[in-house]
Amino acid sequence: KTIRPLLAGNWKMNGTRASLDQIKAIGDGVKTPLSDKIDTLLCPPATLLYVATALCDDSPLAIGAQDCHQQVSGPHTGDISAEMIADCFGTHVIVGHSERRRNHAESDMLVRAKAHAAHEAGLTAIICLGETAYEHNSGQTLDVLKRELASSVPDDSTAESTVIAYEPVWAIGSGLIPTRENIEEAHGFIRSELVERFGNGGAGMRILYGGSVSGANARDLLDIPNVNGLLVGGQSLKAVDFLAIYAAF
Ligand code: G2H
Repeated sequence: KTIRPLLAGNWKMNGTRASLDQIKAIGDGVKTPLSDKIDTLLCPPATLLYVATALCDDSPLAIGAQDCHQQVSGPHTGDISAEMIADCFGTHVIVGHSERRRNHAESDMLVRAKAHAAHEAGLTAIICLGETAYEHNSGQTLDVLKRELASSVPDDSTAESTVIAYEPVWAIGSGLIPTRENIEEAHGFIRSELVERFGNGGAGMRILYGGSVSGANARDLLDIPNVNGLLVGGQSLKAVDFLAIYAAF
């Protein structure tokens, strides 16, 4: 059974009301026959979430958030819950991005709790993992992926509720991309771990590649076995760049 690919954009801490025309242009740009074959998602900052879902309600473009708290509500100043994202008609949430793991000291167990909270709220969790430059250079990539998969992915994960994003930390925003062999090995390893743990659910789970994706490399990345889509940062900010990646599917 073939896996329906997903193209996802992550705006990170970028975007104000002035960027809404880009969201609209992306929503309009993915209303093509290609949308029968692939899913598309944009994760703007939380401040734009509600208006973005309204702007794109006539588009196949799904709207998601970049993080959530692991609890439903409570005294957590500055946090947003998965319920709040669902309340704004968001359908997905990214959890465990390396920028959160590093800058907010998020552990594998916390990422797992956030993904579980996303599932409870009916959201699809996009769980990010990947090795640092040091881990890559010292040959620890598969060990890191094994640990992160075992610890960050909750037991209730299914092919519908969960997407895995492989993002080598050293490839993020750097313009550096791992070799085809490196990506094929990492994605193949992630697949085999998912199948071992989740059976058919693991066989159908989407595994995205993320890190310096652009219109120039998207086609080659999508050719690699077990690359079921892309998670795009910098090149998702402008509709023209994001739609060039969309056209590569
Ligand atoms: C990796 C990616 C999006 P960029 O973080 O999640 O960002 O495409 O800018 O490397």
